[in-house]
Amino acid sequence: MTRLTCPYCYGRFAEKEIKFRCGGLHPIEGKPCAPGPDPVRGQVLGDTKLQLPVVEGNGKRLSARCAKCRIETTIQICPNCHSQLPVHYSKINNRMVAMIGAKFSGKSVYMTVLMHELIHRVGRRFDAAVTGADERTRKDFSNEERDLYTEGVLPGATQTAAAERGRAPFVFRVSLGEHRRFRSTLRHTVLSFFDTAGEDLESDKGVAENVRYLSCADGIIVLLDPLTVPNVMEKFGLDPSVLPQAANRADSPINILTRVTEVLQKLPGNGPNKMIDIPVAVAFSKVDALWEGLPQDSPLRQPAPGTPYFDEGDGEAIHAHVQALLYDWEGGQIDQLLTKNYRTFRYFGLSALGAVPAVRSPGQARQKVGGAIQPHRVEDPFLWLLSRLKVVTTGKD
Ligand SMILES: Nc1nc2c(ncn2[C@@H]2O[C@H](COP(=O)(O)OP(=O)(O)OP(=O)(O)O)[C@@H](O)[C@H]2O)c(=O)[nH]1
Ligand SMILES: [Mg+2]
Ligand SMILES: [Zn+2]
Ligand SMILES: [Zn+2]
Repeated sequence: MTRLTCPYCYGRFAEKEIKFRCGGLHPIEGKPCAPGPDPVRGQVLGDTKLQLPVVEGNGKRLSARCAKCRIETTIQICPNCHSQLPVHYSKINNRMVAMIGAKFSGKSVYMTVLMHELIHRVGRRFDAAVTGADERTRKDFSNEERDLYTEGVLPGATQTAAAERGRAPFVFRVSLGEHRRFRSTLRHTVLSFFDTAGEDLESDKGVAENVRYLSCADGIIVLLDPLTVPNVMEKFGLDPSVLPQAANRADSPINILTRVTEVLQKLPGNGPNKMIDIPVAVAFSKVDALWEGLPQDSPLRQPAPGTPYFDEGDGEAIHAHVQALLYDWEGGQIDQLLTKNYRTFRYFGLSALGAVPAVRSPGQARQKVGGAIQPHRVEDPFLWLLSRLKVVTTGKD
């Protein structure tokens, strides 16, 4: 029996456990159903908004009849948190991609830019349609997109999951076109992105709160700020005082990776002496800050390929280059940790903004971008994960 994972609460359930929500339509006789409290949503998601009644399902049927108004509904909801599931959720391929990283590593900016790129540019490259799977994702995502792209302001620090109960992940549907390179059964993918706060990884308690999120991920992007790798600032002749306070205090990549590894080892089926199977993309953000110090022909300075598949040759070149840089910077501690514990991992270097943002002046509420956003290689880790998950091909198979 296949278990499904809810992209909103990450709870697991069987297809026959799916419930429905009344559509609130006018019945032939009597009054339509009206919204009322839904204690489950309050308990699980901290959402106290009034909702139409919950309707019990009937096996694997794709519709159910409301006991009160007798009208058939096709709105499927998660039995655990009562969130509306994407259309035909039980029949499509669900891939959960998780992203984590240290405080200030650039997660929120990266998520907005990555989704923007997937919707507008990478979507065309792959003949894919990327859309928000629910109203809240569409609304909140377009607000974040507008802040960054139109207003040019950077996001504030993300609140921890504990501090902001009810913060829900962004859920997107990716539908690939008819391109012959795609495996036809995997044309629809649901992506759930939960923007963790950096603090969530700084304590054991915070990490525990993210376990459910990590435990149902099919692939993980770990975002690391290269400027927090020991010796990098000196090697590139960068002045540490230009970095905002938060970055100076940020946890080093090796500490973050160690903590993430401990979490993954504690998941069912894993153990301290077992290699972790889940593919992990180890992505260094903000590489724009390093460009000047890298040779002209460094693979990190070349644009991403425009092929309608993940270019494995290009990916391998980037991986080897970043690996060599890590040995030079910090003696290969990171590489040894990853090699020892992960069966499948890959290095990436990207820049969401494409340039170092303007320094925030004292009177300014939020930091400004400082120019047009020119993302560099943001899609690489994501496409690599999709190629590992057999959603897209690599050009070698
Ligand atoms: N140079 C450069 N700086 C970046 C880039 N992306 C983000 N930054 C800087 O990093 C800061 C933090 O970015 P966020 O996306 O808010 O980081 P975060 O990981 O979400 O931080 P928390 O939510 O506090 O954990 C931004 O305010 C920028 O100053 C980039 O592509 N290049
Ligand atoms: Mg954030
Ligand atoms: Zn009803
Ligand atoms: Zn749920």
